Amino acid sequence: MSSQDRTGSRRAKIFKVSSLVVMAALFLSGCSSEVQKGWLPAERDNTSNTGRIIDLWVNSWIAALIVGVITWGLIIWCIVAYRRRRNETGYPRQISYNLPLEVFYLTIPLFMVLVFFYFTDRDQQAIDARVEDPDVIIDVRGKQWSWDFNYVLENKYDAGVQAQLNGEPGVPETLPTLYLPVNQTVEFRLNSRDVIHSFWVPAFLQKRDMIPERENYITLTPTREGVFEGKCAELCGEYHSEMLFNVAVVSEEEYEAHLETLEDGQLGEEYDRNPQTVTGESPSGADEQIGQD
Ligand SMILES: [Cu+2]
Repeated sequence: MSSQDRTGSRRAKIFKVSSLVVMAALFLSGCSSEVQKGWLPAERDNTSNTGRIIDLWVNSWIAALIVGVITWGLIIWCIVAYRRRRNETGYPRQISYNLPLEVFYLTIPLFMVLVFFYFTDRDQQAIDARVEDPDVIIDVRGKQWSWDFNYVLENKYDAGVQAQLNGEPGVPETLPTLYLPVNQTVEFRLNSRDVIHSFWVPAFLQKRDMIPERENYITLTPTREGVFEGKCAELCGEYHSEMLFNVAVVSEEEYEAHLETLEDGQLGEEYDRNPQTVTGESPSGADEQIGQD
């Protein structure tokens, strides 16, 4: 077999393997419903913010891909056009200080960063804008390893209790469920009772840390009825993976009916591991618990 034949058969083999890999990737990705939604676990109209977030995400990918294709094209062009020819020996001609080239590779990336910054900042400001008087205020208290939901304006509360802390997959029916009325502005006041948690409803495409002694906010309007999964997105201890909840976006009537089933009052700072309202000695056991973190 001549060396040319060998190169030819090796090329054919590489081509066969790479087309198999591409086919497998297409086949596997086709099986996932997430991919069909543009890699995001949300519909455009889940909340007042999801459309904007999806646009920012998808357009950033388009911009990155355009830059990527140009960059890959230039790399391949350099490799092919300036490859070592058969009769060449020694080093190629060495050059330095090409001012036009240096200006080009400083200004183009700077321009790209500024464009990304502009659109990110514009959307972030719109998404994070708080409203003057929201229709619903939910004071969410993250705790190892569940959630308390205070309906502030209605003075009702729902205390989350973990049904099982055994590492088994959570049972959706036993999880605490936050109710929200559809098409009404909601302000989440995010607080933690012990360590850093993170409030995350994947279908809303929004997530924010809950930090002890510091209140964070998410403002949005849920615009689609349904039950969505919520979870803690900050590793917060042994049963972090079971720190789950549901969000039920329902009609105004269903929301009112659900509130009727809840207890009056609020579960505030007095249930924190180090309550701010208690002066003097910390409650029994609190110090030991902190030591275990
Ligand atoms: Cu957590």
